[in-house]
Amino acid sequence: MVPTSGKNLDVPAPRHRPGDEPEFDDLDIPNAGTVARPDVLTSPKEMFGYANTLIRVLNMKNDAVGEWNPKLSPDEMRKGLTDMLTTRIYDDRMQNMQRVGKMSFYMKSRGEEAVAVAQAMALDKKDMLFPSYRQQGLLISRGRDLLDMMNHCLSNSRDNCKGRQLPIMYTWAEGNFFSISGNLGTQFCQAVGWAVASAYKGEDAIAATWIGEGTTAEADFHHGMTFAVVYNAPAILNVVNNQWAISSFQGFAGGEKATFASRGVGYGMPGLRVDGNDFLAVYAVTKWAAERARNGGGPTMIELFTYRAAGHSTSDDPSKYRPDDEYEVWPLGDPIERLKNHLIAIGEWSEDRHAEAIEQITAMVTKKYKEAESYGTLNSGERPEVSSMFEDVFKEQPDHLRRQRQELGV
Ligand SMILES: Cc1ncc(C[n+]2csc(CCOP(=O)(O)OP(=O)(O)O)c2C)c(N)n1
Repeated sequence: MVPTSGKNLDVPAPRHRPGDEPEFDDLDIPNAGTVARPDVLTSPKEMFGYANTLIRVLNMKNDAVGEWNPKLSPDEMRKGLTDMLTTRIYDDRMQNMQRVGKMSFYMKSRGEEAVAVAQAMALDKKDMLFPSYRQQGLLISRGRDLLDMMNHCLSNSRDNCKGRQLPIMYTWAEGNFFSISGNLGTQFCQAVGWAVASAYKGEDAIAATWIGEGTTAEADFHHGMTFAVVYNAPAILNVVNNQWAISSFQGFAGGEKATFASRGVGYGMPGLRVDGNDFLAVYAVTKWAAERARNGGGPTMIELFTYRAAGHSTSDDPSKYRPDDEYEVWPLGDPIERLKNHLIAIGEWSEDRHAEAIEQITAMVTKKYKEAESYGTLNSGERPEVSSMFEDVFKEQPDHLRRQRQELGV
């Protein structure tokens, strides 16, 4: 119906507010294994349906089922599990350290660990990553030393960003991990540009980028999508739909009107919607999109349907806008628990091994943290040299900066 007056104004409202008893009974969740896996070069026109379903592999009995089952080896799944655990334990430690004033800010990825870890594993090391601030699992899966990550977060004398970036805005050129930007959405266009350049040079590497569903309301999302299809860029455009931006829910970015994956369809690329808490499904869908891009099929948009279990950042208090226990009733469960239970079900893991892994990772994180602290924290110890603020920006230092540096005597 065409609205005729203000009475049809629709101001979206989240399903629960603090004090409500959360439930997701009417969420449309297809059974695992029910969605077919198309050929990687299928025309986007034949793939409309994939934007309105949910690709799932792990069922509620902990079996891996259906055509999307990537059939990973037990060793590969154990790597996925331990990388997710490492991400969670690292996050907890860093959040605690922020709370006691050792660093200024932190953002956790609790509940979303499968997104970054499974996607990193499904990509090649040569592929370039353009993440948002909530994919620290990419670094962990690609083997970045936690000590370097901590040094950055503490803005200490060994911070490779030399204290110039907000903690968690990592950069790691050696690992093909593009510097994170605080301006939401810029990475979408940068990834597409990088992918076009890779194709232009005849190279095999592709680009992958991540934004939250809230950020799809930013213009950069649309610019990136447009140029990705126009130039058939070898890129994977991920939208992590974790239900919440900061205090606004996904409806404010249009998620109640159409799925985020269906934005891909509108632009002329496949839009795949996947259970973001299902490690195996996330891996399989990413592999599909990477193979498509590498074989000249162009970009794919992936909506990772998940839930942000933690606060938006250390500056946020989610109890002000949603029930505290909403995550506990999230129908797609917890990504770590689900992969763990699958590995146990096939006889390749146990509760004891799991407890032992947690103990070992916690000890490793503590040891690394102690070392990082010895290089300084926000409020004590060594800092980057003051003179470093004049370095790395200009090839030749302009006069006014030279004068300022002289005044400071550094
Ligand atoms: C251009 C821009 N606008 C607003 C902000 C402030 N801001 C930072 S994070 C955020 C919420 C983003 O939500 P979403 O994209 O869903 O990602 P999530 O944090 O849920 O992973 C906002 C509004 C910003 N950093 N940049």
